[in-house]
Amino acid sequence: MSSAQNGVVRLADYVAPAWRVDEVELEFDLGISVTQVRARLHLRRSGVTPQALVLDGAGLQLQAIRVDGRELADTQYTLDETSLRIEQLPAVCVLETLALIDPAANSALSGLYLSGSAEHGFLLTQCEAEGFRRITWYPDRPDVLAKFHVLLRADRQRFPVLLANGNPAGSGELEDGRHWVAWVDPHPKPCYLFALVAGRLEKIEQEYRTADGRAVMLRIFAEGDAIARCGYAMDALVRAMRWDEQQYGCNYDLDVFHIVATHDFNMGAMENKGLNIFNAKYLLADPQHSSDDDYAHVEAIVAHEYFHNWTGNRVTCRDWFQLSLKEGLTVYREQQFSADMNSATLKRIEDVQILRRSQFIEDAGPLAHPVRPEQYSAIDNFYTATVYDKGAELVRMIAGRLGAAAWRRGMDEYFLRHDGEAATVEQFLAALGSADGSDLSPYLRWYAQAGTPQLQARGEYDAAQRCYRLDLQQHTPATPGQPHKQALPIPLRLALLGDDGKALPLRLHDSADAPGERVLEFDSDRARFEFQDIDAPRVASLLRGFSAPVRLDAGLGAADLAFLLRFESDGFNRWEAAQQLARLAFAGCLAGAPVVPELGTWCDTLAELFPQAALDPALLAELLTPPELNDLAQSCDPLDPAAAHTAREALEQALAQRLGANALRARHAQLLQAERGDLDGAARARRRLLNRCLRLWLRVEPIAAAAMAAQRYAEAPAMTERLACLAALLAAGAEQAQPALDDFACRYDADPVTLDKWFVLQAQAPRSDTVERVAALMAHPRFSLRNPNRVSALLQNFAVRNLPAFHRPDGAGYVLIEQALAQIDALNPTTAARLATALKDWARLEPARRRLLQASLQRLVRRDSSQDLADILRRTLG
Ligand code: 0A1
Ligand code: ZN
Repeated sequence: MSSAQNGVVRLADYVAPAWRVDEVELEFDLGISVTQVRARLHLRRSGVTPQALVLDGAGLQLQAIRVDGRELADTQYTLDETSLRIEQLPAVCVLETLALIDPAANSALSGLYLSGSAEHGFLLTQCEAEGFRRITWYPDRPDVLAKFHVLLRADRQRFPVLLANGNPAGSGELEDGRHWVAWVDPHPKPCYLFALVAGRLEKIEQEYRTADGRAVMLRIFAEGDAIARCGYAMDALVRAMRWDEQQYGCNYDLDVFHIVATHDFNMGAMENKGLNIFNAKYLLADPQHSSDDDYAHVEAIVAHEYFHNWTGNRVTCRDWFQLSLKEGLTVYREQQFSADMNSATLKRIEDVQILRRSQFIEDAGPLAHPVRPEQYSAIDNFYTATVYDKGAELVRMIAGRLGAAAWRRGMDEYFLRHDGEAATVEQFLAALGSADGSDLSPYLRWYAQAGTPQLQARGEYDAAQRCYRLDLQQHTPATPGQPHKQALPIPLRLALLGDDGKALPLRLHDSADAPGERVLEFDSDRARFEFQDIDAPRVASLLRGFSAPVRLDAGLGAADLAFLLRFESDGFNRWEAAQQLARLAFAGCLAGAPVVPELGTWCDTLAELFPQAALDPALLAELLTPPELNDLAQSCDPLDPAAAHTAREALEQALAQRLGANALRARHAQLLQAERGDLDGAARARRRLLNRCLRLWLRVEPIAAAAMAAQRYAEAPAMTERLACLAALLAAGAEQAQPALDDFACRYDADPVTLDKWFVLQAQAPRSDTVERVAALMAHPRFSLRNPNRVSALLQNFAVRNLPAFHRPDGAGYVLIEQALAQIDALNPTTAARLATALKDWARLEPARRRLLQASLQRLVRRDSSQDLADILRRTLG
């Protein structure tokens, strides 16, 4: 959107493009340091009145420019750092430009760049959001959809594989050992979905037949030995393709589907049409290198990118403000898929954990923004937990409101109306609502309003009337730029449980009897709901399945929560009861109370559940885990990270003691005996509990448990065990930790994805010398500030997931990140800006730390930084 003023782009300023591109022909003469790009844009003016053509372009060296075959004189166009402007053009014409670019010098990893070394690496592109302008001059906005024809030429030895979007359209030999490959993508697309890959890559392939009968060749490409670790991703891809056919009637629409793995990538993966590009971290999987969590990530992200083919590519976004239209929807579809492939309850628990530990924090701080922001100055900074994860929650609420059948009809209608178009959130809601005549426009408020609503619920039983009254209130705290908030439509799934834990039949005023669960639509500041003809409930179970992304205060005490933890049949709310109970215990410990009754209740109830054989081991492992420190820390005002850490440790210690060394040792031994390294869901669930038991056991019988952990580390049949044992030894500060760490470094020295786990573990160690260790690791030969995965593993993990060490009282952690940020920003602004978000909570800290972190931020803000980093710093300081 070229209407930016002072670098700020506003949703309200949207104007449709003055020029369309019907077709684009791109010719690349590829080289590591010099690549020549010839672009022929078949342009068509949108309106009748003459309009200047303004194209985006960055870092390009112009070699030639022609209109309809005629060279333009210097006076006929204006070229500057960010644009190419031509005043007078025929309403239909072909603009040809020739540009030179230097992929090897592109450390920002946006546009065309080199992955790996100049000698052995390969070339690839990343165009979302605004990378295409670093390849050629173009209307770099998602609402300009064109048919792409791509011709790639390169040295055959150095670049045997030449890939682009769409279907192959010929190949051949050239002089001097060069060759060419042509690609045509029949589906018009915005340029952010363009991709090319060129280099020496291995591949695996598999045929697939779509439900509507198309033969598709699926291929995954990776460098060298890594190709042996791509089989799981291929299986996951096939599962995702089938699932999308069955659940949404979405068939794949090209003859080939390609995925390429790279070690140099700013994000997780990218859904370029027919040519997905993956951060190797989220594609490679085998038992020796990958943990159970890694497998789950690979399955989810392969599916996510594939699902974008319809939600994102076939229907794209009108502008970047609508980013959640594709991202929230695609995350939701991936969540549904993963729930179907694995345990739905566990998946929901994980989704909510992610939401709480990143999105809720974002929504409560200086970087809070609506799911559909109103303005931005650096769009790369809006690939956030809010746009993705809260966006998915909004889609989930809407899908729940419609019900499964109407949701499917609504999605069919959305594809029917907008296939091949760039759509808006309004159009999405209108198409969905048309399925059953619903007006979904009240949900637009959720898209427009930042902040996490606080929902207060208080219930009361009137024995005389046999009526249960539920009083609800909602309030959304102010966020930057939004002092006043409106009430939102909140679907509240609930049941009233009797003394036996069973849901009582519910009848709302004036309505017929309903089964034991219902969904209330609460959409005002306050409301009362009355359930008639009801026996006294023991407790209300509210927000089952986390039916809305809110913070619920149900006013339940420890006894009620313990009851839910024992008897609630909704797996999510059972876990939630354990979490709430742990929160009460945490608050008591933090306040320094000599006796914390809630802590006793939490431990006693879990001790009662621990031996129950019928409980799913994965759910039990989650029940036995209190909320993460980041999550708990949100309730501390002001925040003393060391005190919060100590309080959470007290919870873990008390639970371990209550369960007791004997029970923990015995359960560990029993689970270990059954451990064969299998990858099925049941085996993964058992391993989760096995490793949770190890952690707790280490707290009460440290010598024996550490010896066992060291032995299991050495004999581990697969990565999940090896990693869990190493992490447990480190967390316990056991003497076996360092030798195991050294061993890990030796084993995986040559494998960056696996060695990153080693960086992560050290970055997360809650030790007072972690700052020094992280600083030393920055000089490790395998570390590089140029690589986003290394930065994330060592620095992001340190700053975000190690509160006590990062917030060391002397401020050394802050200075470390401050200095790293300045260096990273010069190389890769996207990565620097992401790391800088780790500093956003400075104002919530206790005064001494707040002053130190604020000083670091102020020093950073005074430096000359990229637009991405400057944007985060400016908003952080407020
Ligand atoms: N659309 C991708 C995420 C993505 C966004 C930006 C990127 O470069 C700055 C790369 C990838 C997804 O949701 O998978
Ligand atoms: Zn996505």
